[in-house]
Amino acid sequence: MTTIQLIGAPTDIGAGSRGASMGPEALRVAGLIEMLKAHQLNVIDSGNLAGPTNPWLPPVEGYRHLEEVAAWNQSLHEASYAALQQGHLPIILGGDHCLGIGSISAVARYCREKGKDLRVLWLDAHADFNTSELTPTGNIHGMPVAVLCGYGPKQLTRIGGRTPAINPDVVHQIGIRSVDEGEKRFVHQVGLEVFDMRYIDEYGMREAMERALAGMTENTHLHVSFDVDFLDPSIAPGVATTVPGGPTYREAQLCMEMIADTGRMASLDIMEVNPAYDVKNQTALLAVDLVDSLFGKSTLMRDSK
Ligand code: 6HN
Ligand code: MN
Ligand code: MN
Ligand code: MN
Repeated sequence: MTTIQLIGAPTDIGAGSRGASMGPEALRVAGLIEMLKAHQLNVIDSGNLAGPTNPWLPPVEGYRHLEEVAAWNQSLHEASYAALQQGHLPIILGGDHCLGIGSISAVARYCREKGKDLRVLWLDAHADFNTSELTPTGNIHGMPVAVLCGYGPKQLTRIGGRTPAINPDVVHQIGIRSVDEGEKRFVHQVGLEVFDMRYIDEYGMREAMERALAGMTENTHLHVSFDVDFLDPSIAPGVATTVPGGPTYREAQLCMEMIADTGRMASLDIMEVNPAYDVKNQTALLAVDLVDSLFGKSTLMRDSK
């Protein structure tokens, strides 16, 4: 029986607005644990990590709150790595998306040690591939993918013991529709695989997911980093950085169902839920509904196949 370990990281240290620090509790209140238990999964809620408070200062040399971001990610790295070592499937409850650094560096370290092939699916409106030179904001939640690929300050790129933590070709991004000018060039330069909204408009979510999931084997560890701003703001208003033109409810469901069908997801981030922007917790409720599909909420057609 799979054991899920929930790790809350209640901080908005990497964001440009306050409130993602309330995300872990919003997800619990929305019934995340009960939903997982209904899948016959063993669920351990290890509570919330502690870390520095948000000093709410302007960026220094292109980074806002660099030392605090490093502290949060170091402890998330350790907690996630420990969960993986125990054979658990960690679900990180963010928190803003800078936490992808701690989470994915841990998964990468675990995969290296176990000889597993890592694949990262990055579901987001944003590429999160900025550097201190490229960023228009200094907010580190716009930088985690670049940091994981080795581009960033050593306080962040060294978390996990190897720089770079991952190779850009393990990352497959879906739903992207807001990329800063210099960031765009850098994404092309390193050759990140991006299925942006233009691609989804033209070829559909099914084709995008088939490609993003292609070539996995028994030995693949699939990590899903789900930034809820991936979703269209009409269904998910509870995020600080909404971008119009995201996946609809049905497109998002299909995305999750196709991941579930692979049976390979072994770790998950649920990031950027921000109750300060939400209406009656609907974004957390939707995230729980979608994670239900990610764990194989079955439909009649699937059951009868
Ligand atoms: N996120 N590209 C913008 C920036 O400030 O670098 C937005 C980043 C948003 C990050 O939502 O995880
Ligand atoms: Mn993000
Ligand atoms: Mn985003
Ligand atoms: Mn690839």
